[in-house]
This record gives sequence, C-alpha cells and structure tokens, in this order.
Amino acid sequence: MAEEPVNVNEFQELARQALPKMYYDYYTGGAEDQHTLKENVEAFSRIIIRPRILVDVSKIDMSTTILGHKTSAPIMIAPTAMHKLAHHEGEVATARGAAACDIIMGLSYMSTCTVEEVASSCNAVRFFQMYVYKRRDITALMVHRAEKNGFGAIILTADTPRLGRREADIKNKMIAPQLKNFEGLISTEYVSDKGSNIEALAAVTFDASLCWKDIEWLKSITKLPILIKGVLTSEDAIKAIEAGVAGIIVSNHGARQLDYAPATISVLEEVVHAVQGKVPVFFDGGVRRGTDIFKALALGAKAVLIGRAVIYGLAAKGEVGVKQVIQMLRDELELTMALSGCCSVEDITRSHVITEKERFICRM
Ligand code: HOC
Repeated sequence: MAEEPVNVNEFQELARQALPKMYYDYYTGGAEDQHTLKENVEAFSRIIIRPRILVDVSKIDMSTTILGHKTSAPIMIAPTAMHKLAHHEGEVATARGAAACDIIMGLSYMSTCTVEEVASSCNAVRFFQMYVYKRRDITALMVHRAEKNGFGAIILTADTPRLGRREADIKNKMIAPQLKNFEGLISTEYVSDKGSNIEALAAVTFDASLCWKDIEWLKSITKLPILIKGVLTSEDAIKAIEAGVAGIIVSNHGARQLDYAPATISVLEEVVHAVQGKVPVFFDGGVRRGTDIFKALALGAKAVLIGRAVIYGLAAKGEVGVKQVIQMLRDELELTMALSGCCSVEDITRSHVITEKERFICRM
C-alpha cells in the first residue's frame, strides 16, 4: 500500500498522480512567468517565528468566530472552481469535509455542484463566492439562490476584470464543463480556438466595467454580509471600508491573475493597518503549513483561507482527503502554537514574528 501523506506537499504529489495533466495544471498553475506563484509560498519562509517558553500550553483552544459563526480553527476553505474536475463528488465532498472539521466553506460561483446540492449535503457553514456577470439578472439570481439556501455571506471576487494568462491552460486547451449553477441560464461550454475555453468564457461573461460604486448595487440586492476578495493595497482597503463591506480578503487569486503582484503575506500587514480594526481581514495565498497560518494570524489576519491544499486532498481521496488536509493543517497550527507559547488564537500577536524587512533594519 502506498504510504500515507504526512503533509500538504505529499498530498500535492498524490493529486498529481490522480489527475489528468490538464486538470492538475489548471489547479496548480499561476499566471505567466509564475513569479507570484513561487513568491506566495517563498515569502512565508522569510518570516521567522519568535517563540516564548515556559507558558502553560497543556490546553490549546484554536476556535474562533468568523462573522458570528463559531469555527474550530481560524481556517476556511477558499472558494475554488470546478471541484468535479478533481473528484467525481465535487463540492459536495468538499463541503462534507468542511462540516466534519467544523470550519466554513467558501463555495465558488463556478462550482460543478449546484448551491442547492451543496446546501442539502451537510450542515457546513457556507459562504458564497461570486463574480459579477455582464448579465446582472443572472448575478442577482445566484445571490438570491445563495440566500435562500442558507449561505452566511457573499464573497465578491474583485480582481478578475479579465482572466489572467495561464499558459499551461492555453497549451492544454483546457476545457471547462457546463457549470451546474448556470444550467438553463447560459452555456459555459464556450468553445474557443485560442486555447483555454475558460479564458474565453470569462471574457464573454465577467463584467470588466465593475467598480467600487457597484458594491452599492450588490448591497441593494442582499442582506448578507459582503466580503471583498482581492485586496492587496492600503488604498483599496480604505475604499472597501468606505463601500461598507463586512470584511476584506487579502488575496492575489492564488497568483493566477496578475503576475508580479506581491506575495499576499508581504502585504497583509499594510492592509491590516489601513483597516484599523474596522472589519476583519482574512488572508489567502501560498499556505502549505500550520506555521504559515500562524504567521498570517500574527500579522493580523482573522482567519486563513486554504485553496489548492484542499483541492489536493479532494483529488487524492475525496471527502476523506479534504478532512485529512484540514486536520493536518489544524494539527500543525496547534503544534506551532504550543511551541510558541500561545494557548489561544488571541495569544498570537505581532511580536511572535519578525519579517524580512525588520531583520534588514536590525542589521543596519
Ligand atoms: C469558466 C470560467 O477562480 C480560476 C477561477 C475562475 C475561473 C473562471 C472559470 O480559475 O482562477
């Protein structure tokens, strides 16, 4: 029997073995030179943890509250597209994994199971990720379906006026299936002779004219709290607060949009400072270890969203793999907290990490 994976990187290898190359490349790939893709992961390794000793860590509580929902850990499943490309049970398996671990799942607009199927599959707390389509009637319908099916928040992905250039998808002629949420509304089996059909589909559906004033429109059609995903600067963080969002997600879309955008962990603190505690700041990008989660929390994130790692678990073992990946990251976070002298997430403070910039200043 093959050895059990002991970390996320080993799950990635299992996913590579399990998936057709086209789908593995779709999930793992980043934009253009993939500079930001590498940086998202490597920037974590330049942040050092400052542990404290002789603290009673015999009991560790990782639980936290996210927009009023109690969760077992400051970890959420990031919304990622088309889970049935990874596993035949798709987002239903992911949601069940989230429910078993008592964490929140972000469901993608571009899911391969419908919002209704996911909602009726388990009792996971779910947030609904969306794009704004040129067809506002379809966008509004999707928001209402999410509301009706008990989703707890809307995550507006705001960094995608166009799809980033993912060269592996172009070479592989990546094809998206008919996306279940849009069946009977629009065909997503859009064919392009340019290579990847997902790029072509995004071009015909996503509203590239979307801007800050449109948050007002979104607020007018839903009572759900709105999180804005894709913030990388203090300027946009301030605009997001002015627009009245309930939270901010620092994200570069898994480095799949603008190459040479900053590694998310390198700009988290800038955003946290700009927000001044007015709304929670969440984080995604490059998380592979519990130590990464600890670093993001120390730099001010309320919780961390996990994207690719969950897909690797799903591709390798379905619902069980999702559970194992989350459990693995929770265990690693718990160990990091114990070895750093933190009994609860509130105990993790800015003084528990030192960034590369600070080390550089110390040396001067
Ligand atoms: C079919 C259009 O967030 C990604 C996803 C968005 C995909 C658009 C799919 O691949 O980054």
